[in-house]
Amino acid sequence: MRVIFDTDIGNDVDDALALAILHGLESRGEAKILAVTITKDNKYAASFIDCVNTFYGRPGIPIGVVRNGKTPEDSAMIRVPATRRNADGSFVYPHRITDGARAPDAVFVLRSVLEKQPDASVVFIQVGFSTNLARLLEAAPDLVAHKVRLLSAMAGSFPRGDPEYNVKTDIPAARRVFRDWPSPIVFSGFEIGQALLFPAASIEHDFAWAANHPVAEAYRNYMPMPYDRPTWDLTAALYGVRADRGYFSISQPGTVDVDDKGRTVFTPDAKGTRRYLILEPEQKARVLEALTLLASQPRQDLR
Ligand SMILES: [Ca+2]
Repeated sequence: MRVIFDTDIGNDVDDALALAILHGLESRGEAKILAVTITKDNKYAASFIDCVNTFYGRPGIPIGVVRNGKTPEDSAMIRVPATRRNADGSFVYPHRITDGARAPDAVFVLRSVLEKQPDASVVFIQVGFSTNLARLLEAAPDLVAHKVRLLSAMAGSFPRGDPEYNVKTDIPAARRVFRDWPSPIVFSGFEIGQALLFPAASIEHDFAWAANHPVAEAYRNYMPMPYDRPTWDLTAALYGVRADRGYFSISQPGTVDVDDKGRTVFTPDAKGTRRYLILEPEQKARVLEALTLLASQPRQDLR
């Protein structure tokens, strides 16, 4: 499965665990990460992604950053791992991008990567704001229509609920993408990740195969340990790669509009191409076990 990961890395720790899951799936031969693009406009977001990709032995994955984007605020979960140094002055987590402002533009990266892919082959996993995807849709609608098979998005609340963070942070972009994106979209709403808490015990035990692990370090720097955090973005990553494995139930088709407050409004429509995940009580334990095992999958050379 060819995947592109679009993330607001730094605003919550689930983005880092979702990226770890994608690397775990690539190590298992199930996914190929084509690019990572970022919607948090902070200089350490790209640095941290570079740290993680390099840590997993994939330093060549293209990284693109938003320009004039949302949420420039500082974030210890990305800044601390991206800047920590050994006694000899070298980075604990080697990486090349030390200032995201000098990384390429996200839409440029997305266009150049998509152009090289077979038709209907690419799965987008969007776990932040819709800023980059809305700009891509504006710049190259035909490219998106030809190359993309699915958008798995952590966004919204279903069937109804309060405005969700990823939507309300960039409402015009979300409205545009949810209305006009040509491929099917499957939403993992706020309620899915909220019902599945990533256990602090997994961070403390399952990541111990590496003395220094950038994702475990991000987790420790996001909030005081121990804490269990919702798995919002992890569920979108899991569904994007393993859509047919029955982890979740899925809604009827419909359309999704965004109101002026940032609420997602789902309207059933037999011709619609938008659906949302539904988590049945008996599915919870299996999904959570898959999320913890895949997120902590050891790097190939340390296995
Ligand atoms: Ca996120």
